[in-house]
Amino acid sequence: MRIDVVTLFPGMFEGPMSESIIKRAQEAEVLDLRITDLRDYTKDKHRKVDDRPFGGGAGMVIRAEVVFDCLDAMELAPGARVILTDPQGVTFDQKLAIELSEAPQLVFLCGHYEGFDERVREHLVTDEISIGDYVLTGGELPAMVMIDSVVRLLPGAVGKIESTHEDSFYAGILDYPHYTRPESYRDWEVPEILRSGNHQAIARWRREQALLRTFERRPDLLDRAPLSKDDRKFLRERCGWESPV
Ligand code: 9D3
Repeated sequence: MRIDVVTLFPGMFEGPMSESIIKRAQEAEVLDLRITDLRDYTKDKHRKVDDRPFGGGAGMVIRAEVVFDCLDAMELAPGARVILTDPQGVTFDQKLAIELSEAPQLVFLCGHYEGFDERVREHLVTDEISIGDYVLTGGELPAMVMIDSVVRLLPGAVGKIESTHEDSFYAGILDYPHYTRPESYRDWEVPEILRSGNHQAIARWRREQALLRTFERRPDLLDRAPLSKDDRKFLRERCGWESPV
């Protein structure tokens, strides 16, 4: 996959994009990641990317021309998604990560407090995406969050999480508690059942723990999770939870 990032702060990407899975995906040529400084596409000696808003008011607006010149120089692949990071966009989630991982190319236009000229959204951008309801200073961290979640899904990404039987068994609900040695630490004991050697009982305990956690912390997830008859019976008897369907 080709991923381009267009930003006024290219230095922000240096550390995070040079570690771990993203680094190895680039070494394995699964990912071709390029960071572009939008200022390189200005034509004046002051390298000015913005201008005053038509209609007046405070703040500045990123000029359309510099953004179009930058993307014209890029040669977009057919099917490329041009993503504007934007607090007003749709909220990023795992479903969107999977969808984006199937595109040949992603271009992230990193927004800032000063917005882009609306003609960029109208004639260039295919997707406007937020990473959640909290205020950041710009779109660089959101772009990195999205790149991280997409790249780990690419076939052949080093360290790609295999879709194991375990993973599908716990799809859509929270994780169960994990323990390792020692059995007793500061008098805090590992649950007896995990030392029992009874694999069927362990599997049931883990499933129940995962369901209890999900009920307590993220009951919204239970409405969409794939639950068995036994899961529903357990949640009804133990938590008084009723399936909405
Ligand atoms: C909707 C807020 N805007 C109203 C005046 C101002 C504004 C605040 C913060 C515009 C941009 C920003 C910077 N944030 C992003 O560019 C951003 C973001 C975020 O702040 N939270 C979650 N996801 C994203 S994606 C881009």
